[in-house]
Amino acid sequence: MIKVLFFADSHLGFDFPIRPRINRRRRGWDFFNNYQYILDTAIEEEVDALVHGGDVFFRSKIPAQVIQKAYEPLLPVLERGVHMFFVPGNHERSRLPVSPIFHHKNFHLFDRPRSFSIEMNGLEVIWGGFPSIRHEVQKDFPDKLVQVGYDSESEALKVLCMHQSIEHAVVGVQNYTFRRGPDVVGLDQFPDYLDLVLSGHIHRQQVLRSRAGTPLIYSGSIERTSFAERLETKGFFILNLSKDDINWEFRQLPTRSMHEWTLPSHVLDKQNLISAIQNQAGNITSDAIFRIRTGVEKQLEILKIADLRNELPKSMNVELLPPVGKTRYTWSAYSD
Ligand SMILES: [Mn+2]
Repeated sequence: MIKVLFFADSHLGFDFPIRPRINRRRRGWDFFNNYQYILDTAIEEEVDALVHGGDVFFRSKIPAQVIQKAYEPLLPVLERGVHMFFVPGNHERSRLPVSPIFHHKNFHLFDRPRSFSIEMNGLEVIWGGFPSIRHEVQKDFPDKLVQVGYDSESEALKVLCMHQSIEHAVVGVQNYTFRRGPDVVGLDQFPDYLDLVLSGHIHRQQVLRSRAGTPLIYSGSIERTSFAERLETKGFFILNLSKDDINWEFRQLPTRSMHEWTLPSHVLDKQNLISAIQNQAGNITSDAIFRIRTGVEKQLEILKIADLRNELPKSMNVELLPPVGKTRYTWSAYSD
């Protein structure tokens, strides 16, 4: 039997400015802390393999400090003999910044469609994977599998690591469900020789089944990256693999709670607005993320975010937004 730790979407560098222009509570450390917790778990529980399903980083232009903080803590885990498999995600534009750690004998990178055959505890495993395909994965998926190069006749256990949307994956507070489409892998596209699929990209943890019955596991992100994730439990998976059985358990990570509240539209003087906000803030934990939505646009002229931050606990993240329907920008918060 082999023990595997699977996580994804660590988004390191999220709200972690190197030279912040303003001094406010940042969420960046929450992501690094959960990342370290996961690596510590890998050592404590003596896992044989660790898989990162992609979106290691929050964006593709990554400050050197963030790169160092991401890669440095991997070394002690690699040195303990844990095999690591990393999938480049869409946030790093399907390419991870190069590091000397890539040359470690236990570090395996899916920098192109490829596979690594490794015997672990007497079990032969083919670890296959490919970097995130950002467009038309439905069309390309069969070719990628050919390039990964599984020997479908082999007795080895066959694992696929990727960073894609899969048909029937569910996201967001409204339970948006992915349908078949050019950018979605269909449930009938997974060949039956695969024993297990581990994927990043979808930020809600869930387990699907391919048409052939293969478990398709999303670990979800390690912290909430948007309000669409405010009801989701965050964490990672520990799996036990043998030739006859694959089982898994989800492990929860600490997360910040998120609250959204809309100002009453009739309140239009600064002092009363601030009192109403303080009143509301008293009902939520002091280290929450508090999103205040204005009821009418005029309130945006009266309230300044800097003033609000002074009136609320320093440990709280405060956002001030235009009224619903007047948002200056839209974002696709679902599968980031
Ligand atoms: Mn992501």
